[in-house]
Amino acid sequence: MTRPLAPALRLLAASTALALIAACSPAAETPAGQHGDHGAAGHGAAADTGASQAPAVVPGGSAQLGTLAITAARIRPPPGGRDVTAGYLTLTNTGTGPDRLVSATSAAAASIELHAHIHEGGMMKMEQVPAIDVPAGGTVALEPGGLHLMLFGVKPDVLAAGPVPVTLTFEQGGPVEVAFSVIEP
Ligand SMILES: [Cu+2]
Repeated sequence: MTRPLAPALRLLAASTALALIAACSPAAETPAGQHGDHGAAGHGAAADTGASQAPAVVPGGSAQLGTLAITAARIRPPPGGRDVTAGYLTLTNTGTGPDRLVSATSAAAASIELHAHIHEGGMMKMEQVPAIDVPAGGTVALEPGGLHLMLFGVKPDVLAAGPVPVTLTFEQGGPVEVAFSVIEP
């Protein structure tokens, strides 16, 4: 879903934010554990149970788009009954020019937004961002507690069936389909 946002990160317009916050509330409303459900663990903010340190090699799907490598592509299995979850991946740009991830789509989700976490007034909140920059020679990790894909209207049966094809579109490189593993990130 694309909305005309200003270049700088900014909060969503109020009406949209209400819907978004409702959809994202387990992660959007810290402090951790506030609701007693999967809570902040849903975004890995604070309540992970021992596996929170990123291993040297993160499992997940991968793809190559020109000089852009996509690795560790994974979607967190949505906790019971929910239709919102997050996706993570690592982008490595070995080229000489910058690129930007501008959108993501999948048949397994009604919509996918690009999100960032921000700290505001002691709370961790999520906000939609218009793009994710991948500088020349740089690596950007979308991971719990940081940048991520936010999947809305996910279809649990599709996720349960295994790797989920997601089309990532880059400003320079264009679209590429990546099979996202459905695993705890
Ligand atoms: Cu989010």
